[in-house]
Amino acid sequence: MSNEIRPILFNPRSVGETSFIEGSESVAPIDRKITGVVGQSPWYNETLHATWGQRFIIKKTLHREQTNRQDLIIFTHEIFGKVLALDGVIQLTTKDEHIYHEMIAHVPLLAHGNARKVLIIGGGDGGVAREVLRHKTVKEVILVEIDPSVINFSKQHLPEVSCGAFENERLKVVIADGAKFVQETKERFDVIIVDSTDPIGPGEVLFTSEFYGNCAKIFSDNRGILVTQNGVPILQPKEVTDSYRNFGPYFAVRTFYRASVPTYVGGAMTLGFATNNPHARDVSTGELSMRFDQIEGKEKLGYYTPEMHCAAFALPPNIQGLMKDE
Ligand code: SPD
Repeated sequence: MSNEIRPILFNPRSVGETSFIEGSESVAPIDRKITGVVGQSPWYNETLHATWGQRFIIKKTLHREQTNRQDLIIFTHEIFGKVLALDGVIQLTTKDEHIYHEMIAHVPLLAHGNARKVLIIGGGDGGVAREVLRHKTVKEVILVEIDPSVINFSKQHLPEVSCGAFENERLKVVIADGAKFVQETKERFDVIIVDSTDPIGPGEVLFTSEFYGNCAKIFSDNRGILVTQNGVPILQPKEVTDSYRNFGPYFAVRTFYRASVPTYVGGAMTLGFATNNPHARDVSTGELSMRFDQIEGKEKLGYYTPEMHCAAFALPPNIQGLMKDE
């Protein structure tokens, strides 16, 4: 038996992306996301980028399933704890999810200062909801998730991520297409958080001009703030340029801020920040600190501070260069 790393034959009923061993007479599909040497722990290979990526030795697979929408896997890893991946792309690990969830939630909420009603698009693992619910100003949160399996399996296998958010009476879960929801809802929101997957397949619509236009229409007033996840700009520069351009017709302020999440590999990631409130981007550290003092469990946070908030908006020229209309 050679020690060569190769795809492992797997059960076609749990198919994510399949292909066949070249030159083989076998018709058994192979799974490029999970490879390894027979008799040793398998690797999980992220397939987000065509020619480069990260991989994890799987300690134990907690759940894997082809849901109605995507290939979902939750496994454990020695360093990163529990790992959730959808269609070959890492969505979170319990080691570093707090960085992303704290920054995508507290930056817009504390920049707003009095958000009462919050919309989360995606976020079926409950991590964004957990952070949003720390804010006492927030009376109602609507979380719109397209795939109920993400919620169900996260509740079962990742309870430390949602930390009871799904049982909180201020949170309402709607199973629906987020783009359709913002187009049709009569509800109004102070902050909209788009916790999307990458713009591949179902996530693509959440980066369009039409979607951002519909978000702008459902703000309670002109102080509303929209935040989005825009990937790692060194590897996904188009996500920044497309969102910048598509925010254009609807928002007077359109910028990005940064957070370093180790398992969103390739450098710091960018989060989009769009609003018609000219002051929201520049709230002072002193004012943010007063607002921050009011949130529940602030001593438990591992990344967000008012200082990190202000610093995150400092953009290097290589990101500023991506913020262009043509
Ligand atoms: N490249 C992966 C970006 C994933 C962003 N969404 C993560 C969901 C965590 N709640």
